[in-house]
Amino acid sequence: MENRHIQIIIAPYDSGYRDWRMGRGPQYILEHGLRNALVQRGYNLASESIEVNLVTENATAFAVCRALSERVKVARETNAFPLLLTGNCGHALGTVAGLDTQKTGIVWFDAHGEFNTPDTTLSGFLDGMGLTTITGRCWQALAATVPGFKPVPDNHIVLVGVRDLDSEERTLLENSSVVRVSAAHVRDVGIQTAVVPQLERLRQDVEQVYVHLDLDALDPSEAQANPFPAPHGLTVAEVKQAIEAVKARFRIAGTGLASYDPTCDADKRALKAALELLGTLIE
Ligand SMILES: [Mn+2]
Repeated sequence: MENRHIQIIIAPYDSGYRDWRMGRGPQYILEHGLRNALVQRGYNLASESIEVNLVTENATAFAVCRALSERVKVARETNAFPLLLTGNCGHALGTVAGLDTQKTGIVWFDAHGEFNTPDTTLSGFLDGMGLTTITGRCWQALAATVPGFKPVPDNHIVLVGVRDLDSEERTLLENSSVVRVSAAHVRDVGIQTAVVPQLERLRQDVEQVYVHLDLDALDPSEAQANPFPAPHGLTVAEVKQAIEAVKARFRIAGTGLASYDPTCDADKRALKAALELLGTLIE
């Protein structure tokens, strides 16, 4: 990356609660290796943490997105690379809003589809609706309060590593134009065949991408990042190869790592994977 200035933006929230569960991941990653690694590589670092007033859980989640959009926009204007560490994946809505939703594609690594709606979800977990919200299918009024947000066209999103879907969620996702690259497909044919043609197609529509990393895209035998592991996932090497393929074709406008709960990562392999993959993304 030519830009040596990185703005680390932390959103330590999970489901509207501060410093709870995956909300503890961002600060943990920053202080357990990320800050030192980036400083050692000679980057000029600044970091900030989002603080919002707690209202209700879902309103707080969107308040976090509004703050993120504003901070990401400031990072862009000051020519700093925005590196987001957020408790929830759904916070990416704020990030892409700050990056310009109309010209930014999304490459999203996740075991889950994040494609439920308030009418299909059984968990009630807002994060299970992250991509449905980003594509404009639900929570429209709250999403519209996020500065710069416009729904991202389905076909500007490439979802890699997905394998754990609820049945109604699967139907909704299969009827969408979101590009799915399942972990099974990667295992069968490799990243080059499974992912590269999708990136080539995306390149016809957008020049820059936001790369989203939920480490549960990884197979649990490689690392466990959060309370929602799903078997038959990707290897660190595969995700790394996919990131290299993205970098070869797009300007990476920003990147976000989300949904890491340090208490699920007893052997610290998810932390190690996070540092390695963020290193690949940024270098
Ligand atoms: Mn996720």
